Amino acid sequence: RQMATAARQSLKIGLIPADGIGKEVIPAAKAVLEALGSDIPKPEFVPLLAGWEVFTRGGNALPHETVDALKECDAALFGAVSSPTRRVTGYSSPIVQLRKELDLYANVRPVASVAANPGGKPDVDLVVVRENTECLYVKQEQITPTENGREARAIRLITERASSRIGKMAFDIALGRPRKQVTIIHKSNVLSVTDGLFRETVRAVPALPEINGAYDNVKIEEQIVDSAVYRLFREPEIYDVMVAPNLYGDILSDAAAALVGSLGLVPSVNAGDSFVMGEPVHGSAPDIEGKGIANPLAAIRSAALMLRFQGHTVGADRIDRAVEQVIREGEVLTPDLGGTSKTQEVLDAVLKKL
Ligand code: GGG
Repeated sequence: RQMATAARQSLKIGLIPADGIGKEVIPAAKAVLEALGSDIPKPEFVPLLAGWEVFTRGGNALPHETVDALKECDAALFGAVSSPTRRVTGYSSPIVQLRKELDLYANVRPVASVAANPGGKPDVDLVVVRENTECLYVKQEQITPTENGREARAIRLITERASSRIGKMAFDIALGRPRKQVTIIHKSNVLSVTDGLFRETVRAVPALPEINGAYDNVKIEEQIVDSAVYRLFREPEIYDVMVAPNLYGDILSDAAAALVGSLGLVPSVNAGDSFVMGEPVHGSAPDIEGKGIANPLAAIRSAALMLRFQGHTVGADRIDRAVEQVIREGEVLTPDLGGTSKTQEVLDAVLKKL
């Protein structure tokens, strides 16, 4: 899927490092974009604030200035956020909010192994297409006291509209891949209403009149989510494009990252119809924050994926090739991949290959 921005003269990119190692890996992605020269429109970077740290300073995890500025940008890169695991009055995850505010309804997470990548399995080449705006992430939770203690409830929203558009995104992505296969992930044997609607709606996408038979060559499979996880670990090669409601997609893509050596390698984009925001799949990693050893490759690859969605394929290909060479050679790797190199050294190695 490509947005029609390839012909622009400049590329205004919002940079939101947010928390933890987001502040270490987003500058690396920026440096790689700057090094592409005339292969992409001249990038103009707009530094923007969001995250837990911003909340602790000013009481708002997603200042409205950030959202307003993003609406003036062509694209964005987001780092990582450290939301607390307990409820904090007034706090709401900025990344979840941003995806909704900008209607970035698809989280696209390609997971592929590079030969000789330490700890990686050889045969993984899949894309998790995660619905990004609903499911349990609508965050309508309630807790009430009862005579037997507190009772907590959450609403899980699945709509035909969101399921249909994520289905289209998955089929479009499958069309551009050699195997052309979409596996619908669900649990409609238990959640027959919500997951039933997701499954049925995605299945019906190829027959929609506006599709005009465009997906006729795409093979449709489906899999119950628990069995999908089992098979993902035993025979990951069976998957091509996996399309899933928000929560399953979130979990599946982190799990799939384990098959290719490290979460530090896996990129994503949050995509809508006219805006795209790259974001490494990894979180803010407070355990290694400030040590200079965060793996910048997922953020760098997210920048490439962002460019790819915008139609800047030459720049995207250059980045992906450079990253692959660095991983394949295995000489300059951060500790998550068994190496001893620093973030800056990995960045330098990528820049050299570029
Ligand atoms: N870049 C992905 C990321 O930040 N992951 C952690 C995450 O999803 N956190 C949700 C949150 O903290 O609100």
